[in-house]
Amino acid sequence: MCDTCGCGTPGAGTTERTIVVRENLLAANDRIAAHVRAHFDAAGVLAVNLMSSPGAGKTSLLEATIAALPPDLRVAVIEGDLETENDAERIRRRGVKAVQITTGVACHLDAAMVHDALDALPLDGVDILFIENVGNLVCPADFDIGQHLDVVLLSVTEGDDKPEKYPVIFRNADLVLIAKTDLLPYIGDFDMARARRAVARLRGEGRIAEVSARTGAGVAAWTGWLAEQLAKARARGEAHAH
Ligand SMILES: Nc1nc2c(ncn2[C@@H]2O[C@H](COP(=O)(O)OP(=O)(O)OP(=O)(O)O)[C@@H](O)[C@H]2O)c(=O)[nH]1
Ligand SMILES: [Mg+2]
Ligand SMILES: [Zn+2]
Ligand SMILES: [Zn+2]
Repeated sequence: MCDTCGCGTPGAGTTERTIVVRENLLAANDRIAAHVRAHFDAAGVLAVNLMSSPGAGKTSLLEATIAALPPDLRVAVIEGDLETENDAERIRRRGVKAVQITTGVACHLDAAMVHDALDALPLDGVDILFIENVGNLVCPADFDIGQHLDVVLLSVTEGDDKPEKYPVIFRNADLVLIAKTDLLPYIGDFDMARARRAVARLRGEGRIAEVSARTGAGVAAWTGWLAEQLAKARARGEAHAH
């Protein structure tokens, strides 16, 4: 997968040249990401990059979030998948503006893709823009897409050892959400304490919360955290108020 998209970590068969190409690619991406973030700041938008492995529940969480948002918080969504318009359609059905990016073979979003998506997404009146990244616990961590915050979902169906196995994405998260908690009784061997310890080892006091899109448990705490982050960003002069 990563051989195709060029975002793989240097491994067997890597030449010095491929490392240089990769570094240039990331530097170019970082420049575009800073430009995208300036768009968000000018429009008063807090951008949240939502990441997880495939199927951990990103879109379901967004659906539950839209239903639970306080009425004065206006949101929009950019959806990233290899193929299909499905996730954007799920969001639009909830009455929220959504733009789908289809990446073809690339296993992550990059800043240029997000910049292109903004053509179809007027930001005026939007407070929070959710960018649902391509389901992948590795590559999205390397690509700044202009977001202010990184949120990583770990669903209980994936096992409590995933933070130890995929440390980079968890280490850099502003919030780790342990998702699908309604399934805990059926999974049986997901050790919440172990998962929390693993995340804490990677990022100290960083916030961890539990959520179920199915039952709504934890969703109010999540939307409360979002409102808090928006207020903080605006106080810092980012995501200026309208
Ligand atoms: N029981 C339960 N199922 C959930 C929950 N959240 C999501 N699911 C189910 O998990 C499956 C995948 O959910 P999605 O929301 O599509 O996951 P995703 O992370 O957006 O998937 P990709 O975009 O394909 O990576 C669906 O069948 C959902 O109904 C939850 O909180 N509890
Ligand atoms: Mg999805
Ligand atoms: Zn990749
Ligand atoms: Zn621009």
